[in-house]
Amino acid sequence: MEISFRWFGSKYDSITLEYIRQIPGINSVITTLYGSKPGEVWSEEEISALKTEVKKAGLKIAGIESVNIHDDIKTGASTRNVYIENYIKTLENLGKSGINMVCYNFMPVFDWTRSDLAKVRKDGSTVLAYDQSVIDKIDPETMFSSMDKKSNGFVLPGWEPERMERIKELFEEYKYVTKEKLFENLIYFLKAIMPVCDKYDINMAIHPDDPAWPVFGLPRIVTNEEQIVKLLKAVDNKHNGITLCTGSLGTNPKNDLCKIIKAAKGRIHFAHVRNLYHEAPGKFEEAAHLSSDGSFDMYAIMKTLYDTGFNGIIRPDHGRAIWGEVSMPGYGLYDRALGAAYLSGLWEAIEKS
Ligand code: DNO
Repeated sequence: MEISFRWFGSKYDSITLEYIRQIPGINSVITTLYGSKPGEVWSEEEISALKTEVKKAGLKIAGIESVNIHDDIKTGASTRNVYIENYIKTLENLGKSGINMVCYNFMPVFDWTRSDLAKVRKDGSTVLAYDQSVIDKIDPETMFSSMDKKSNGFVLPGWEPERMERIKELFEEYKYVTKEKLFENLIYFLKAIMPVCDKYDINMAIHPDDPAWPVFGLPRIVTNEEQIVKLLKAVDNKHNGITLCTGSLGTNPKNDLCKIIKAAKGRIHFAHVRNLYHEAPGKFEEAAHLSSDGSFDMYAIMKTLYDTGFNGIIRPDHGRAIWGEVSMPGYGLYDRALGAAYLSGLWEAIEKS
């Protein structure tokens, strides 16, 4: 198991690699070419420059989050093969550079969705929060601008302004994409990329849908144990794996996180381990990583990962905004560093007991 830390690149992140290096137990980052657009080929030169920059700071790249998928692949448009070819080239270039874990998602139009990016908690910290009754009143076309206004001036992951400018068109493109069709398109994509993953030993780790139910009437296909098992079986290759994101799957209290970990044993290549506080059905807020601050038993989650032989990468996930830090919402240094230390502590205790 390796504890790592997400870093968006020097042009996009408020946190430096030098600071990340000082978090105890962190020797690597999870990063990306944040400026690249879905569908573009990542060149060997760009990847190598990123590697060199990370190496200079005394760290290494543990994996990529994300190589985003072009919408034509998700909708199954006639042009999808061009973008799949590009994706394969990117994987090949990553593989040649020795990078072999790639996180991605198959969420239509919007990546993760929240109704509030700075909900004030009792202790004065602020967190990302979700309230279905608020989302129900939002016109999806204005969703981007409302998220963007609250982003502290940062580009939010998965909310690329260029894609969001085409939001009306995107909704049109997804009009006839049912849940079944979206799943078929995912399988088509995975089957096409498996040979390059086999060649370079690249573990693909799909990120679950966040929240774990359909938003704005768009289909969702990675929301629970049944769907995850179906997906792993449909392309039964160890390189077809998942990102176990407790905060995403855990948005639905019916999801038993430890049961999901057991069901996906051997195919969890990456884990985002964080806590949430459930207020009511469809209403939650993010919390500090500690079990006592939210609704999850973080010890049980880490213990189940340990017991099932998990040997992938774990990163702390969204943190609260604390101590006056201004950062991309959810991605400040302080609370995620506390989260990393806590997760490392849990793991050490589990290993030694
Ligand atoms: C949000 C993140 C997601 C995640 C993507 C993976 O904070 O967890 O944007 O990176 O869904 O492709």
